[in-house]
Amino acid sequence: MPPNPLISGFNPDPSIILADGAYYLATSTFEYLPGIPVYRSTDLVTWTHIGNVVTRPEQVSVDDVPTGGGVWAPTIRYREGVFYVIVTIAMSPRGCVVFTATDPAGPWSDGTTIDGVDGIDPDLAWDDSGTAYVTFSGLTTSGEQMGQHLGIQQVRADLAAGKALEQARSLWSGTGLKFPEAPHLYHHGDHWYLLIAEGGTERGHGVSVARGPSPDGPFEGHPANPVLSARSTSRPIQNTGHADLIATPDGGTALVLLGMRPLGLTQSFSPLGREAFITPVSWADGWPQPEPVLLAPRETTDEEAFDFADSSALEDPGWLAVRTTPASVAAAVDGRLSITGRAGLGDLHPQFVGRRQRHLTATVSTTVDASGGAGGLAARYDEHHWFCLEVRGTVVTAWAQVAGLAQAWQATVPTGDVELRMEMTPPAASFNSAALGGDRIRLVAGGILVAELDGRYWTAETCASFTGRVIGLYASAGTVRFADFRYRGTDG
Ligand code: 6LW
Repeated sequence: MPPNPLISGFNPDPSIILADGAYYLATSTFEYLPGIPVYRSTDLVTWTHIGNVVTRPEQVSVDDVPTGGGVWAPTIRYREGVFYVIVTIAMSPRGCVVFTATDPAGPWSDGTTIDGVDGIDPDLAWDDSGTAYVTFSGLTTSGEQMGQHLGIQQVRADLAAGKALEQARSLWSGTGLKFPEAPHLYHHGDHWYLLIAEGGTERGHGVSVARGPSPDGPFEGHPANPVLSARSTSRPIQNTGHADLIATPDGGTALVLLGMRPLGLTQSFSPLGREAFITPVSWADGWPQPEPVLLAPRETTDEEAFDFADSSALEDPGWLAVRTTPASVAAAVDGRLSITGRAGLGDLHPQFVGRRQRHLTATVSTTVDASGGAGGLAARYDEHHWFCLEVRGTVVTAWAQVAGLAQAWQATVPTGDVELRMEMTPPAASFNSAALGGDRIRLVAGGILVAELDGRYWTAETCASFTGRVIGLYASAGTVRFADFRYRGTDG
């Protein structure tokens, strides 16, 4: 079985497709750009981040979306030489958008909004005659009806014209648990299968399945739904749900799905947010039966080093910025990455470029010259939850910000280049309050330990966040120059 997590760090709502012998997997990005990473693998084990669907801000218009809104739950599909990604841009006028590409590494199209799909988590399937079906979760995310849930819905659609060809119809919507969502439709053997998530994306999350004679049903639920859930178990991977079925290279079937790795004896806090996992599926009486999701971390140490003397370092597809592109925040100038600050990390548009924290044990560092401003190294969940090491002149301040609460620690550093470092490690396995919390975080500047934090306050649970921890470089005032960015992580 492939390693688990399959793709670590902030990578929720995975959707996967097999095309011409290669797998392509896409995940949600919310208010971050570039949006919708596309990962490629030929064996379901080794994955390469080949590009992003959303590289131009106009494709999604997330400039003004609330944090946690934006790019929710893409479905990636392939038909007759064309890759499709259908996605909801939640709380944005773009609505339900279909992007296409002939090369999944990009460029992807500007996107066509499909009128008449009012909800989230759209899926795309075609019947034998080529008619497109958009199946989605009828949750209203803005306006007066916000919060209304109509269950699983479906329309036939004209993708090129951007319109539904009928009023949305209700489909089978699970066993009655909350938030029926994440529908995916498949033609397999004698049946059409409707796979959904229900129970909410938190600890109650689960996968349920129904089958019927045609893409519009009628669907009959599996007698023992949900067929997969980690709720009320002590499995190391919790929140398992939001799944997509895929054929494996050995002729079997697997589910790719989201999950979390909560730390400590009480499994309360997940620093990395929702990650992508995989689990085998067997077939019995024409029903898919997924196995519980097992933890199988990769044994290797993952090292990344970006030297900004290389002016193309920011072109790596793994850089993220908030509501804008990394290139509009940071630029290569005279062998450094230069960021000019206008606002702090509490702003909705911070001057910040970062990367996903992907391992529970991780060290992230940079060498910074802040003689022309203020800035440094930051870990962000959202504008209310972050911590950082900020250099201004010869003073370095470690800030910890949790909702409306802030704490600062200071130390003195020499002028010119300073090394800033964050070290994250899981808590020890003992029954004391530290071990019941989050990861241990050490903030180090110029070799001086400036602060130690309990990471529980920067986790998906505490922040009630759909995203994950993103760590990177920022400026809050003036111009700050970075020589490098280093990431070293391990889960083995
Ligand atoms: C996603 C939906 C969900 O669209 O969270 O609660 C949303 N469930 O399936 C964002 O990931």
